[in-house]
Amino acid sequence: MAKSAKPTKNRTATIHDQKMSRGEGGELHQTAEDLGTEVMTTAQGGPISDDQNTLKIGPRGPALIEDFHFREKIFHFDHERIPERVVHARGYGAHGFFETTHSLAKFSRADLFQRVGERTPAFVRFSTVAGSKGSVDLARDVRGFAVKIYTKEGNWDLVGNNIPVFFIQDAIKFPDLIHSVKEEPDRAFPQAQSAHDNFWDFISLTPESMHMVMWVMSDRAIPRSFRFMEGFGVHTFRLVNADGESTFVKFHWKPKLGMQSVLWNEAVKINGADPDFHRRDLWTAISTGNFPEWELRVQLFDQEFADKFDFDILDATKIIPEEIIPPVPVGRLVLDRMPDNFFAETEQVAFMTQNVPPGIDFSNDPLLQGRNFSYLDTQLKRLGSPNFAHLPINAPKCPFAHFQQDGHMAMHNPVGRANYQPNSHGLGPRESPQRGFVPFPEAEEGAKAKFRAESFADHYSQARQFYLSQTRTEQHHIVSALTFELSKVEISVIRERVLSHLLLIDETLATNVANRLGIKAMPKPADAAVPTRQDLPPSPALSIIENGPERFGGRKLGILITDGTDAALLKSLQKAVEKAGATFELIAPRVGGVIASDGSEIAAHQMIDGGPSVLYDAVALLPGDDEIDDLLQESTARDFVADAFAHCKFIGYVAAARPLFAKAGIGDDLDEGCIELAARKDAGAFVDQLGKLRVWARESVVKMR
Ligand code: HDE
Repeated sequence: MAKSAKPTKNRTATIHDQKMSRGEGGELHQTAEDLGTEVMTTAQGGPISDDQNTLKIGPRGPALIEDFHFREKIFHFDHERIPERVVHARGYGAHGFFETTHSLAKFSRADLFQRVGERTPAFVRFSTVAGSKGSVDLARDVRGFAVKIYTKEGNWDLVGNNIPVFFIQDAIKFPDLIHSVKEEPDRAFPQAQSAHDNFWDFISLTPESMHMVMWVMSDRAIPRSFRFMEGFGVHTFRLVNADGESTFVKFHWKPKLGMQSVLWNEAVKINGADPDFHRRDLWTAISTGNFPEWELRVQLFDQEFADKFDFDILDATKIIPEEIIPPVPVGRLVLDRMPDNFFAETEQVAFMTQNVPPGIDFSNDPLLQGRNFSYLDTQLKRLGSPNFAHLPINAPKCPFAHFQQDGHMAMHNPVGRANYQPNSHGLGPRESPQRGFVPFPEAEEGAKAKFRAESFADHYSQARQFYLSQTRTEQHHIVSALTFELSKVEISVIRERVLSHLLLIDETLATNVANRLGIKAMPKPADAAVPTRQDLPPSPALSIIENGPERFGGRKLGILITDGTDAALLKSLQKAVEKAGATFELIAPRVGGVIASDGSEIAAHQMIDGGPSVLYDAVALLPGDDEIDDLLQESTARDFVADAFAHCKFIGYVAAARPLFAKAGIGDDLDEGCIELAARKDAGAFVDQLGKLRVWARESVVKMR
């Protein structure tokens, strides 16, 4: 006999359960109208009577192809996926606005830069580069920082990264670079990792990548959050003013909360504990009203500067140090709204470097020129129709009019008889030489050939400058990163080739990496087209630590509590954290919570297994006096403390927590970052310390690799 699901008695029935009863031939207990919901329909608008069972002959009989509702539903499901982005597949976006704070009218006619205080809607998508859509957030990788600003004269897409230089100088090498970093083609791994032979093989055969390699091996490649990253337009662009005069420009986004990164050992553990760490961070910040903000600053310079600068301003493997041309503020970018639907907005948003409004123009950077082709082309593959600009996320928010028509999914076709111009019907839009985009009329001449400019030949000087601009702690991290990555390389000649380049950057760097890899014989330095310059002064702006925020605002404290936790101390700690503009989470042995010292019930946000200390910027250990023995039995509680210490975090603690340090093997090592909270008043002083973010001096004690 037919077996169909029976509604379970004596429990609150879901809509699903109620409709399941239909399979028995009975009436629906409640209709959509009873429930006050909308009636479900097919995509054609036909009301649906039963969404739980296919049309069959008899209860146990074959299904009928006549079931148009079933066929439409499954057909649509089968086609839900679109190709993921060939690079930057994993990303997360948010809406916001750009507000002009300083007029750029003197340099650019771009409408959005004219009026101080004016806000222009924006959408931003952050991403990793190498991993697939479902990969982890804390991969060691460049982060995309793509901004779409819906200006009154068309969309401006500044499709940047969180690192101001790039691996290659000419776009024709991009497919090779990306093939080398993605999964190896025979085995289809590793996922979202540069630590493998193919990547380092390509890099070691591509010396122009050396400056970028220093950045990617630095802490910049493992940011704590999208909110704490800088962004860069990377290329030199042009601004063009109302008189047609051009000024070169480099764009910088500076995070209001300051920069911050995590340690590699922390990143590895975060990826396990919360692969969505960066997404969750942005989602939580925006949905709780803590809107992240960046300042747009520009480095402006003219042809005269370009001619005398040490490097070619068209070479995307070079920066102009901020000490030489200080970036000046133009506006602010605030992200204040999450998309309603990830697919419709974040997945379907199409960024294109060639989207520039009148007043912003390109330079001849060969990487930028290549990108201007690629971004349009890739959208057709990904979004499947030349009408992708009809999607709301991609459509301009200013009036638009043209004679493009038809194609898949056309939603705005020309209205009326004329779909061409000029026409004698007097219909349709016409071009405007006054308002329209006019390319800067740079005079060009030269032989046609596959060139690489000689002015692009120095691959090591700025790599050295970057390395020497880092604090000792950050230099140590670069050595550790290179050691880790090269330890995963199986072919020894590749490792040695990388060392031969490092020797040209800094000998101590190369020696340290070689020693840590256990390579006895140092290879000969690579052949360089030009010698590495030793005279470039360090640029303090390149260090994250040197430019620390000195504030805990925007960060998160993890507070470990148990039954008997001092309720008054907990309260004052929470107040101090909130006053600092930061947030906290309570971690307890059971997520149901604890009974505090005053008998109050306090719910926890995480149980210890789900809230390891890697998820927090600092921790406080507030166990009750009688609970510590139980806590000592928990290996996760021990890891909580051991990791917080090893990752150089500030640790506040009450006397009862002391045995936890001993259990974590650090009883004798407590330093100035381990702060006893003996009384309520200590909470404020503890939180004041947290602005320093980490106790870097501890690294020499812990010897984290
Ligand atoms: Fe991209 N890049 N790229 N890229 N890129 C793409 O466009 C490309 C480069 C960047 O969140 C693709 O829509 C070439 C530099 C970001 O949707 C594709 C070259 C910089 C994003 C493409 C580069 C970037 C992309 C893939 C070498 C920093 C994500 C999907 C010349 C300035 C945008 C897509 C988003 C995405 C091509 C190099 C940033 C294939 C050919 C340099 C942030 O068109």
